[in-house]
Amino acid sequence: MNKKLKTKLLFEMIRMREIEYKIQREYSKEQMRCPIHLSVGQEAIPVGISNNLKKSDKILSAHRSHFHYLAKGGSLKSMIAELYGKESGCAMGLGGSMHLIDIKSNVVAAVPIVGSTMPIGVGVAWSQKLNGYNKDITVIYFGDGATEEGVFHESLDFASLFNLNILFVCENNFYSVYSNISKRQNKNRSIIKIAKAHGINSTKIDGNNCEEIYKKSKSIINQIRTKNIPHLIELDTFRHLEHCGPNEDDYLNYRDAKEIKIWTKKDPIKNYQKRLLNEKIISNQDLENILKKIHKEINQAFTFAKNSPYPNKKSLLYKYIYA
Ligand SMILES: Cc1ncc(C[n+]2csc(CCOP(=O)(O)OP(=O)(O)O)c2C)c(N)n1
Repeated sequence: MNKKLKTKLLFEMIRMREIEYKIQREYSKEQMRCPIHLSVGQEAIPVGISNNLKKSDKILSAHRSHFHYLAKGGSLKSMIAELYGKESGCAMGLGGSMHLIDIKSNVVAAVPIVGSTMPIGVGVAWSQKLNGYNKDITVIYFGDGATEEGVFHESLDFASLFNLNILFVCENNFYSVYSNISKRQNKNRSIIKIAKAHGINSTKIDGNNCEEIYKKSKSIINQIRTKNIPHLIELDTFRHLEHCGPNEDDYLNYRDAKEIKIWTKKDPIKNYQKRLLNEKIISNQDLENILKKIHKEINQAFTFAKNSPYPNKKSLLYKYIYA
């Protein structure tokens, strides 16, 4: 892997985190009125995967979708405007953070009903197949909680039966809201094995190591494209902030201090940044420069969003329903 790509992976992760830190700071001003589910700590997964995707590949996500959308090339300005409920938002200001979409970048949908994007994604992949786009793939991102929905099994079964080009990506941060996976599932229940039981190849990857995610998903994605078979990957990761909202919620004690300490040490950005600095692939000056560039882009997106008008229901109805 060349130095340029390593630097790209790091800088993309930093950009995402800085975007969510800015959302976090602005949210308390109560101008963004939609619920937000931040993904700080989970950057490595969409960055590692999306760097192997073509523009024509499609992605779908759920309630925690900012990074999936951005990694696939979704417009930052439209995303921030969506959070502010503005007409220039990617869902015309009507959806909010949990309904991101960017058709130009092939971000097909984000839907917060847990598990619901799986069958939609299967339908998208089926239409790719029926229309002869058999070199394109569909990526469906979901959390460990979604694997407890019946539709998970139906979607795996259908994808397997019809040999669909799907990469199922399970971001396992061990929690569904405040409940640890050990309190929700039998300890012998393995997400990887469930996929195999449905005849789907599956692989476990370290969710904190962006380089490893990039390399392993590269060969998996190539296999999906060339052999036209689905694959599921499960990646262990950790959400740094509260389930829903801009704050931390560890004062609620649903995650113990030891667990938080272990996972904080695995921070995908801090560790990778340290490594690239030690290997002299990047310098402190490079980091300063990139942060300046990122902050400028973020400030422009927020200014754009704040200055945009709210949706005019009459014109929206006319434009999108009656036109
Ligand atoms: C069908 C359904 N049940 C319950 C909820 C409420 N809910 C919203 S997010 C969430 C947790 C989902 O956990 P997971 O899929 O692991 O994603 P994470 O929040 O950890 O990223 C739940 C239960 C919902 N949105 N949809």
